[in-house]
Amino acid sequence: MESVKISILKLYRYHLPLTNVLRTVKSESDRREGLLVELKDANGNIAYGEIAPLEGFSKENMPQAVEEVSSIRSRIIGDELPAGLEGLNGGFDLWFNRYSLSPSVRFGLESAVMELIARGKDQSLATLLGVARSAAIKVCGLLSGSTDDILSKARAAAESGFSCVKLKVGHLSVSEAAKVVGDVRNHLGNSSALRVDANRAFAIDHALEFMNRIKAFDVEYVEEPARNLNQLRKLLSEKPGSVGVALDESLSEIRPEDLSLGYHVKAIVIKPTMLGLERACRFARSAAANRIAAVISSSYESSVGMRVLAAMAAAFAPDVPAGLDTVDLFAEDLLEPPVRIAGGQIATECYDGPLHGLKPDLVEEITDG
Ligand code: OSB
Ligand code: MG
Repeated sequence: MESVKISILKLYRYHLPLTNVLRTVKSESDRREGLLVELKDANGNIAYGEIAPLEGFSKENMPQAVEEVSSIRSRIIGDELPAGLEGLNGGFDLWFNRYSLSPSVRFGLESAVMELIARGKDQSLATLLGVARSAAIKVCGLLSGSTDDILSKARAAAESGFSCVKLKVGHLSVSEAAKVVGDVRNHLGNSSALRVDANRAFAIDHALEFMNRIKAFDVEYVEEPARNLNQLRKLLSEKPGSVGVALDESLSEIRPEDLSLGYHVKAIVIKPTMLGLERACRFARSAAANRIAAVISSSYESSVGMRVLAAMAAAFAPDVPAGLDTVDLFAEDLLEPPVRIAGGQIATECYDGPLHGLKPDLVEEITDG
């Protein structure tokens, strides 16, 4: 194969208006901001990657991400890419490790480099990631808002084709949380899968009580029911075999190979913006080896990042409903057409094929040096 050399790296900032306020534990905003990294090789191929740290979840923030890209820029321009990066099996670690880059920066750079390698081979990113035959990706519908909103959304989701929904309960007391889970199950009927996310809100005794109270509601799993990794391990050892548990925030604190150490979890929620693309792929492979479901999930990326996440879902977990129901929050998006969910699915055309249609008026170049 021909070698690939990065000849240009540009950085852009975007601010996208949202249809609704995005609330996290620490912040509230009606805009999403992030960065796009653009790579060009000597043959004129262009590729993009998205860097979008999420306040309240990412440890890094935007100024740090900009700083990290600026500091690595001159070091990767002009160099030949190391061989074998596309295996996503340690090549990026070797290449980037000495720069200690944050997860969102790793995700953006790694996806842009992968896209550039794919272009050089005249392949799609999906094919390079190992998608054999691309298919529509089933998406897990995200239910949010007031209890009334949640119940009407649950019914609407089931009717519009979602086979799986997810409910956040971390802001509620144990009894309120258990009640809303039961109410949602009643509104959904029995054919939809139901996932619950506690976002590390419950002390261990509360977590155990919650898991007990929702036993009858056929919950696929509860994400992060306990406050931290130690408490979660304790809970898993006390309660094998009741309601399933999934790891999300904890993945930032363990290694992919640790999944073999007797975590009796049903699923892991893989968010490449919180982990980096290569590390996310390693978690997906480790999950498969340990018979744990891999739920590829978003962190409110624009369509540029969403394409990569959908391709990852197609490559690593084609039969698991993905946690990608975040695109409707964007009033404007960087791609035309944007990645969309219809009938509870993301269509093949949304993620397979070359990236084009970037809207230049929504981004501002901030490359320095
Ligand atoms: O709590 O899992 C979360 C998105 C950004 C930050 C945190 C979370 C999420 C999601 C994404 O819930 C959608 C999903 O996982 O279904
Ligand atoms: Mg979660």
